[in-house]
Amino acid sequence: MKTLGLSLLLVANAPAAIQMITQTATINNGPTPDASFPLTTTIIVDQFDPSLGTLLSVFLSLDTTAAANVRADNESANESDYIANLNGSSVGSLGTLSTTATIAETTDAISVIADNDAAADFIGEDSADFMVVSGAASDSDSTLAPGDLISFTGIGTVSGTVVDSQGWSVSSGGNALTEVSNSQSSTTWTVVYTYDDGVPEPSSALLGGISVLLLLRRRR
Ligand SMILES: [Ca+2]
Ligand SMILES: [Ca+2]
Repeated sequence: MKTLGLSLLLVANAPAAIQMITQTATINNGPTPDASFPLTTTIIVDQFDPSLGTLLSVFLSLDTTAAANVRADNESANESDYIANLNGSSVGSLGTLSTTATIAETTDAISVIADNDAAADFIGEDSADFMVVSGAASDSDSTLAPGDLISFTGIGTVSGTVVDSQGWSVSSGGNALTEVSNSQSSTTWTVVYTYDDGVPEPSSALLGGISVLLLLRRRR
């Protein structure tokens, strides 16, 4: 019992002031022709300044949205239900961290009659206008590995990339010619350093001491 109590007291009195530093920015791509994707953006973050304390973890997250105007026109002799599909992703890479936010969106079906104009003009009853099709996704990665933390510690910077991709299609039972315009994406990346500033927090040390006393009393 004495050994247990001693170790708990040591933990309670250890430096325990956990702090965080957040770096964040938003990347806006487009509106642009769909073919412009994938689009790569370089991101640069400051390293963790070791004079502040000891780096404990690095966290990278992505919050991404994608959108475009989608229309389709029937060029077949079959009437059909048309459905627009968006498959997008944002891939973040920073040092050893890697995260992929994947967007998968499917619209409601629009009924389209057989081709009645021998033209892919995206108007008329043989066409479907999905207006703005959009989706969103988030993902994150983090590391506690000492080797990783070393690469994020210093007074310089760490650079990485965010790659935003988009794929659009229209599912149908006919020959749907598809028009995608005004493709755009918006991705917010966030990097959080969690660190110990080496300053003991009196309140937590006190609480720890009290809990140990209660624990010892209960065990008697
Ligand atoms: Ca047509
Ligand atoms: Ca038409």
